[in-house]
Amino acid sequence: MIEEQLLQRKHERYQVSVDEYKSFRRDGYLVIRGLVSPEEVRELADYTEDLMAGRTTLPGIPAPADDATEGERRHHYERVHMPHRTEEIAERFLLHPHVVDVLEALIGPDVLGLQTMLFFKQPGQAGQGFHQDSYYIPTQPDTLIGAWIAIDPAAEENGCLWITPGSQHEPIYPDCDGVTQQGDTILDDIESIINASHPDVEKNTLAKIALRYDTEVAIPAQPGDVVFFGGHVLHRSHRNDSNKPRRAFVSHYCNARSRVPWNHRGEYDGDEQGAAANYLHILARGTTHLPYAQPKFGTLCAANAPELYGHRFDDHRVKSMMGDDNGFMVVVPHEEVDHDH
Ligand SMILES: O=C(O)CCC(=O)C(=O)O
Repeated sequence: MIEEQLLQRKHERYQVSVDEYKSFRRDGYLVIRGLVSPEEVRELADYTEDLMAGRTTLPGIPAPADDATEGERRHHYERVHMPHRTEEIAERFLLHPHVVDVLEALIGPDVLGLQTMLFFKQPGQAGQGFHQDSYYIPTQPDTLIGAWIAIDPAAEENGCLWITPGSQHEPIYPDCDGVTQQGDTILDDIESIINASHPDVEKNTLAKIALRYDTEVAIPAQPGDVVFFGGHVLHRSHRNDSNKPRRAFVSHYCNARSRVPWNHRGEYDGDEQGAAANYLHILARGTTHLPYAQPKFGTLCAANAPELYGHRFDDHRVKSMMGDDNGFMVVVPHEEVDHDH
């Protein structure tokens, strides 16, 4: 069964070009149009409709009241965190092979799936002000990346993403607003900031950093387009001021060889140093010397189908993502690990 899928996969793989890789490094983000098929996006859209209608529910989150009006139902949910831990559909999109193909090229070859969020963003619902995702999800080394899948057409009027190219070179700014987080504030150019993610640029002092750049761009997207953005890049979205929804499914990943002391503020059995929660996160692609979780609903990935998504070479040679002669990023084993440089 797995061998059959392996053969099929060879034709399906999304191959990231060297130019795409370079543009991700240059701009801090990369949009791959139509990476998720229309049928799959429809499934996500239908799932959100089922949630809003109360036809399906999420554990621990109250469903809309039976007598809720249509408007109340549409505004009942704003954002759902970590649905992949309880919902098969969300696990499938976290581990979507085409999405992971791109992640493999950008931060791989080994990829760990950490987090999922479902944004409803119905008319009138809020945006999220300037922020850097690595502040919220630290990984060590810092290899965080987000994959934002458009469910609806997203444009300026319904609150699409906005990204500030070039800001991926900024350090992570420590947020001093009620959070005890010691950043490197003694370095001159790393300021403590207040109210990260607040939509009001007067209140969110990260705006001061972001607006030094004159590069901010809106990222319009069609259903199935996927926006990949690095953990340091400054980004935001505005309120949905239209009468159209702007739903999105967002997942975060890191290189599977980074230590992840993060579990969505949840419990984990860490070691004495404050520890790693790697064993709670799913190995999507490649291999790792660190612990990892199995997908709860059996979605195929490196954790449960290493023949398909894991070891690409059955040896222990060092592997890197490199450009090939055709201009695509591929996993390449090094012939010698200790040659001079
Ligand atoms: O989709 C949005 O409106 C914001 C998404 C975002 O900023 C994030 O996922 O970090």
